[in-house]
Amino acid sequence: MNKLFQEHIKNAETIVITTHVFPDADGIGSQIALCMALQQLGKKAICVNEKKLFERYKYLDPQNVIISYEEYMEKPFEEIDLFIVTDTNSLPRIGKNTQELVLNSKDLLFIDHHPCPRELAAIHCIDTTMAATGELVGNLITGLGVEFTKDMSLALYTAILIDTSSFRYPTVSGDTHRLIAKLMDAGVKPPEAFNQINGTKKIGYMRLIGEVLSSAQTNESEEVAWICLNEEMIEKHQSDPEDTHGFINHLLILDNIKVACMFRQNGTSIKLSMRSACTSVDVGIMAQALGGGGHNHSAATVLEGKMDEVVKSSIAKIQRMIDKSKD
Ligand SMILES: [Mn+2]
Repeated sequence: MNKLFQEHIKNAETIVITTHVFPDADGIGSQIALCMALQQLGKKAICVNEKKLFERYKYLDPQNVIISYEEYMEKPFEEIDLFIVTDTNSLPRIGKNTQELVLNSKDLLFIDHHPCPRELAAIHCIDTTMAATGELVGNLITGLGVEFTKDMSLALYTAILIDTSSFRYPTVSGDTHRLIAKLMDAGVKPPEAFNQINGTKKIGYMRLIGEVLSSAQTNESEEVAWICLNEEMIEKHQSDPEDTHGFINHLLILDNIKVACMFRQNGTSIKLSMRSACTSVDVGIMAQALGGGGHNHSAATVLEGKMDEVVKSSIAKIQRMIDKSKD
């Protein structure tokens, strides 16, 4: 992986790094750390995202290496030698405008940990065994011989913290923690890092999560548990839809649970997020069967229909798939 990466950056002078739309801390942290490392090597590197960085992530980017597509177009590079996409391996996911920059780039490289066709994985830095893109980027930076700075370390630590829901997913390995040790040696303080990304909630968040969790249900086998929420609930408690992503994880501590689900009404469609509570159940395959996709421990799909009907039919399908996996 390191050799492949170094091949791509060897002759690249100008490098643009992007991530998916509605970026999370893994995409953002990965691109920031990578950009700083490449700048240290003397490259003209910049991060360009479809939209401006959300206010709550700004502390991760003290050197303002992320700019929006609009800002970039005021003073674009004459030519882009290498265009790097972090935390997704699908070009449509980087946004309509940002995608156009790829056409004017001499080389394209995905750095990611999401499942993808084998042909794509062979020529890009894609490793699905990584807990986060941040872990992969940490390894690539080490491979370059660049020392972690405190800023790079906080960006990568936060990327891994968020993508592993605080180091609880099966993708977390000894190597993940060995990288975390290096990031801490470079100055990351876990309580501070945790609070900066998580400790920013308002009281409405508590009321929303209270309402959502008090309606949690399990099926007869207690192997599937779920929660539902809709836009009105988020509005009523003046919360940010972004804040609801972690709700599903609360279900994972239930006795007997195999799959946790969260149904979220979004206009006329319903987003179903799934988390696996054990390594024997692959929610990535389940999501695929329901028209979506994702990792084996965390996946999602979008369904159409009325909430109660969608819940009933998908829970039944998921239970059938669990039963099959026991054979
Ligand atoms: Mn990720």
